Amino acid sequence: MEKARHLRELLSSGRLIRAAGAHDGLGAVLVQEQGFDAVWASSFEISAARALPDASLLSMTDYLRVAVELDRVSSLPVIADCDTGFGGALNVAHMVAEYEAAGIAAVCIEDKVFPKVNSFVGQGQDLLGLPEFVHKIRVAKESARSEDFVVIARTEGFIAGCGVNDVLERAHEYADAGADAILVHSKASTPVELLSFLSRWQRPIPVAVVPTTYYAWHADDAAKAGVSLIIYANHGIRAKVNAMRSVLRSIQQDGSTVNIEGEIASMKDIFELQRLEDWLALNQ
Ligand code: SPV
Ligand code: MG
Repeated sequence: MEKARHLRELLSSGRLIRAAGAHDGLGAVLVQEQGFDAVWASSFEISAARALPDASLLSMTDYLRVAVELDRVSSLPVIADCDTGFGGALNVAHMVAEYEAAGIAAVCIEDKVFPKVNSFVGQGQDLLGLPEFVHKIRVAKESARSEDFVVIARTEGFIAGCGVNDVLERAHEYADAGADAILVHSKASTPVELLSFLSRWQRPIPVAVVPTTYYAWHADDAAKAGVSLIIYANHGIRAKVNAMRSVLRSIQQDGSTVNIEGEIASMKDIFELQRLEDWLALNQ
């Protein structure tokens, strides 16, 4: 559980910790290359990479397999986005046992009902009752063998249309149930909801944010407002879609790749990301 301990230390270091999303090993390598502190095993990215909606369609095993892939190829801790915990409290217990045994540093579970849909879908953002989710957090903490394993409780209160009082009540109860950090999600175009939350937040555990829609919020300002963990959850796959689309379009239009050779990664670049030389050295 070295990575879990490392993540725990990072989260209590007092500096802003930055995570970025990935859906495959190559993505995790790029996240590490660019100096992030942790990899977010995004349920949105992992689903989208299979051209499926982020709607609890994939199984726990599908998500775990990807989280393990991210973990193996990078030395960064993986924070696994585990949606609702893949069902009820029993599923949460099973999930924690499996993720911890696989060496994943942290899981994040959210207070929506199973099956859930991605937070940016306009419908179906139904919250689980507060006592039921508190129970899930307790079960998650009790199911972990090591004290280092990190359980992040995510509230979708703002996503579901609640006011700040309800979101604070939920977050405070989740902290009191033993959550190691609270992720407060918001789909506002500015950090207004987060700022109202942070100004009244009264627990010593870290707060995490996902600035997908309020993207102009500078990381330094988030840190000053009291954020400990900032997660750039889905930018890798969104970049990839635009890059692939543009290159494929150009090949079709131009009849050769001459116009895009300078824009795409060289084979040498990919060989390095694959650590090809290290692998070939095993033959000697
Ligand atoms: C994910 O990356 O799957 C998340 C964050 O849960 S978001 O899609 O921004 O809601
Ligand atoms: Mg998700």
